[in-house]
Amino acid sequence: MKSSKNKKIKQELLHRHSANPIITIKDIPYRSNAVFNAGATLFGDKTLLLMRVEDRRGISHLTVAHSKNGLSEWKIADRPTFVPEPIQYPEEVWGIEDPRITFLEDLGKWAIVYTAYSENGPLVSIARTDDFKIFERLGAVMLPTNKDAALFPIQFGGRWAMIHRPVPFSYPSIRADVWISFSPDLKHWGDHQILFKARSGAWWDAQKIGLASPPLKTSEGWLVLYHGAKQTVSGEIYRLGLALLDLNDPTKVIRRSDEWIFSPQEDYERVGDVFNVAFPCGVIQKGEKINLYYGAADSSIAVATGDINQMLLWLKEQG
Ligand code: BMA
Repeated sequence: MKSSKNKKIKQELLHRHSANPIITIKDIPYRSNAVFNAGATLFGDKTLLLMRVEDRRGISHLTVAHSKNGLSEWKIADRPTFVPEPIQYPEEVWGIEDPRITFLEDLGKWAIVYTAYSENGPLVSIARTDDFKIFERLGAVMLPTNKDAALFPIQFGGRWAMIHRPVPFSYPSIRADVWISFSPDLKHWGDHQILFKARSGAWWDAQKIGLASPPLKTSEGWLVLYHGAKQTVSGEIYRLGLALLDLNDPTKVIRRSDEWIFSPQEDYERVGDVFNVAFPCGVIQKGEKINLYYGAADSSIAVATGDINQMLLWLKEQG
């Protein structure tokens, strides 16, 4: 007979919504190639998504969608909301991608941390907004190659903190780890340090990892969802794992999962422009429940629900 502990461990932590994928290219009111990796936030009484839309040149921009229940009846803007401005911001020449949204409590504004695709590779840029109509750009804040970045909603000792993922030259082969940096003003960043490392060999999170959605504040620490991109002969598999950071000092990793908690499994996650990708950029927290919005196979947007307490318990059980 299985023990109740075993049962707990076997339980899935994230549950796909039955109507997945919730937004596909057919829902976009203008001609484009794909809609995927979306940032998410609560805006008034609605869930707002800032969706990455890739046009038929291959260049991405961001478009707003909102919904009362965060699952269905999405109202999608009939034109792009936040578009690359390569004349003033040359680092956006090949598009803007993968936004992560954080409401900055001290400023009463949202910060959007996004990937600007420059001629020297992807880098991290930040913009602020208070209405998701007008965006104030702070420009490029991290050099290429760098992506998978998001801010914490509060300051630590008077400084903002950002998680990001540079791809430096590592010996003996490329290895991309998750880093954390600090800033007094959101524009100038320093005190860079590795937060947690990619594993190696056969692990699901070997060689290349990156932040998924922005960190979630919980009673036990900052809960971080991250992706691991396992290299296989038929390409990479993007899966998700968990880490927990100290509430007062987010440079301290309290726990990290050994096993992944979510992996491409359904057809819409397995087949698309890029096969085998589940790539969350947005999360909505309501009490202990979360809605996790993820790009599926770089082709559509899907949502999975989860319970923060179960995730914390599972992390503890993993040791
Ligand atoms: C990552 C990013 C994501 C993308 C993923 C899978 O490196 O470029 O935008 O969804 O690869 O292709």
